Amino acid sequence: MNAATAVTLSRRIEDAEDVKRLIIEKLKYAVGKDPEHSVRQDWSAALILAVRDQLVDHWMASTRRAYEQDQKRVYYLSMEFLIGRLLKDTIINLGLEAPVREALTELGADYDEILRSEPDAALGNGGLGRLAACFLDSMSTLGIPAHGYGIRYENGLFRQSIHDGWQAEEPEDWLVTGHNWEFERPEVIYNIPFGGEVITTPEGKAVWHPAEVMLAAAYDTPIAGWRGRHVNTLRLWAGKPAKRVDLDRFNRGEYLSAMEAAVRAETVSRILYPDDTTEEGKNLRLRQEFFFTSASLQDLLRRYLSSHDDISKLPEKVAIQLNDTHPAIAVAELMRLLVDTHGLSMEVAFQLTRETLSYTNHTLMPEALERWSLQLFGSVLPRHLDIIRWIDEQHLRTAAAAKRTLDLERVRIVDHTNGQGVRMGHLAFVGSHRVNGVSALHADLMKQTVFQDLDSLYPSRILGVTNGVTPRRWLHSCNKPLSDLLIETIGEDWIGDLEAIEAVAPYAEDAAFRERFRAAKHENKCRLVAEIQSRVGIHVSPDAMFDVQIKRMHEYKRQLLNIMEAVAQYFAIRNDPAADWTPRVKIFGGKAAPGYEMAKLIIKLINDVARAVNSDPVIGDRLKIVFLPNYNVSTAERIIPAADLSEQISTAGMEASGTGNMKLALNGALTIGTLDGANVEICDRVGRENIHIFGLTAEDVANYRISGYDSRAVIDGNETLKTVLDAIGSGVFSPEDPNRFRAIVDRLSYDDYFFVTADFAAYLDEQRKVDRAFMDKEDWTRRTILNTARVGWFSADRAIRDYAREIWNVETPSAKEINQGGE
Ligand code: GPK
Repeated sequence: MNAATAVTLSRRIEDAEDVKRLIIEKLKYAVGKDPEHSVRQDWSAALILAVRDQLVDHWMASTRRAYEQDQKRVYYLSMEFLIGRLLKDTIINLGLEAPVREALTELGADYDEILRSEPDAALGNGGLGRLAACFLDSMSTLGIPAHGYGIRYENGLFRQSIHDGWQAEEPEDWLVTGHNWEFERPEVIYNIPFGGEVITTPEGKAVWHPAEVMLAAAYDTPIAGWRGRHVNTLRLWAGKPAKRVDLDRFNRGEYLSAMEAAVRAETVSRILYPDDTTEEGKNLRLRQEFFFTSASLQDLLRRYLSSHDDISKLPEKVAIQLNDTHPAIAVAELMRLLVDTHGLSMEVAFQLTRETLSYTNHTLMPEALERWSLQLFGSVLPRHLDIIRWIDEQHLRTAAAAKRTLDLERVRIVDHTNGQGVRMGHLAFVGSHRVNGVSALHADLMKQTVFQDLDSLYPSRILGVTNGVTPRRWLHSCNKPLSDLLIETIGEDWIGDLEAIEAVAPYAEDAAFRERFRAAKHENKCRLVAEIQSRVGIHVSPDAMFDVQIKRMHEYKRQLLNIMEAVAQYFAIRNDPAADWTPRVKIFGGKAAPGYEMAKLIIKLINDVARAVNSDPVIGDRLKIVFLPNYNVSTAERIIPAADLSEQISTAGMEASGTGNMKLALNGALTIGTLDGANVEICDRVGRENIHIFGLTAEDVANYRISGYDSRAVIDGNETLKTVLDAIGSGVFSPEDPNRFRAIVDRLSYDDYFFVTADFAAYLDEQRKVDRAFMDKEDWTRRTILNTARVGWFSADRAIRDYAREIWNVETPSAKEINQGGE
């Protein structure tokens, strides 16, 4: 054994003594404090650094293996990675929880408090960003050599606070206390050009003369999977100026303008756009997209060429997944690099590009499909506009040759009609060999709606890969009471192979097991009761049904339908307080995009209704309404284990998949939901009798959109609905401003685009069935156990295997091999 290896081994943690030694060492030599004078932040930094050390050997071994075996690599390009906290999950993945807890206790520090002090890495908005984070966990777990590529936003998703019922936004600054997981890579730096013009040389070669060049600098975070054997990299790019200060200007005393270029460059990675579905801040957003896509492609090409000579073999060794259209510029950028830098012909470059790239679509909502004006696009990325026009010509030839009669204007990437612009969804589609939706229904609807023409031109390019969630974070780590019970009952295979959780199904018939399953839920509920009390000062009973809707605030997700049901229930209880009511706590959590007025008004409505209901002595514990501010990954980890009922009530056809639906079912909540997104597949798996489905189907909705829907008539025909809307519209919940919610009622009365009124009656009926079902404790528990047992298929590991097999052409080990382990 040589000296270097000996040093490495001494850092390995075997027991609490090792942990203590390492933490003290980190406190002293990395943080620069002695234990007597260390504050919580110091302990936290020391612990993270000590745990991070545990990853490094495996990380390097993973990298070495990929090179030595010349493995195909997967690159997941995503504008968002909604990671949350890393410490607890990493410790659990490495199996170090017991020694770490013991060591910290002996050192006089509080382990749980240290875990809570880690800021959430909120580099994402919602489902799309969280999916990317779950996929990183699964790719590491499955040992796929993969990189996540994204942006190192200085400010992640805004922090939400509630003032007098209204949402207020404050900047989020997760980096202020230092991000101890990451390794800065000052040597990994790329030029990112913008603007200028393209000049064609006499030989006919296009040469781009950019007006401005900035730099992308790499920061790496190691990502360990289950048991920590394989460690991948999340590489995030930060914007840097080519020159920090303009010395001439500085010396002339022009201090601010001397920094101008630096500020411009750093702005590109300053802030995450807080919008879930529509693009805004157009110029900066386009720059952000190009910035991280270009840096990532340059980086992966460099890596490929460091061990391969033949660029034409790229698709055999590289698969690039585009997470939504945000990195769709990759189609043109990869072509640019292959042609302008590596000298390939356009034809060859296009073929390689298409074989390498694939694209995941996450929504059918037309306003979310990115489109850039020609003017903006041409001014920021002139060379790319030329390349896109070339691709469009090829594509039009394919279209013209197709037997079907097609409206050619509709399939073009560059829209020449009045809208004029570059359609990024079309670009991603045409430049990819596979295009996937995120649930079976969503993939079907892609073929029937937004991508109908493209599907007919390129049949079999579209496929569905239903989303999944990581069982490590979303059960094993966030729900210890249930995880412990499962491990004791069926062993721990399910953690690395979630479908093995099916083994718990027979225990649904075992009364003693049901008792313990309920006790686990009760424990989680008590923890949430305390949090609700301390954060919003509302006392709720853990014996009531916890009815949970947690997700971004959006009209199509229909939080409005939920709060309208609460109003109906409130009136019903007041009319007959002595009846046999099923006590409920309605829990809401979610952020509204700052510019989305209607969503913000719905938050206010929820809070105004909550104020009336919670303070009404007649109501008591029969109904309570809670809006928990600043919903994020960490809050989700505490709410989900405590939920009894999961609200998945989007207008059918509008929620591409949903992933909260999976997490909640896995943690033993029953779903009340529409036949939308992955709810359809959840229903198939848990069984129709173990889920509460109601309302219009996607087909019904599509038919109404054609034939017309008269919400006025529906309102007039439903006394309850009328009463609820009259109350909301006339200021019963906002006496200080009676017209506050007029806009909501008007919308529902004249233009109920999301079919809230259409589904109202069916929703209320189903809720009353849920009430009765909840009162039968044994049967309810039986059904919740069957939910947990039967949703194993919705593991992100399964989703990643599907991608690996159907899109990336990468091999994955069997579940058995994962559980048996070995290097
Ligand atoms: C879809 F288009 C988008 C978007 O901009 N952000 C986002 O979070 C979500 N999504 C879908 O709305 C969910 O149905 C889906 O489960 C999730 O992406 C992951 O695919």
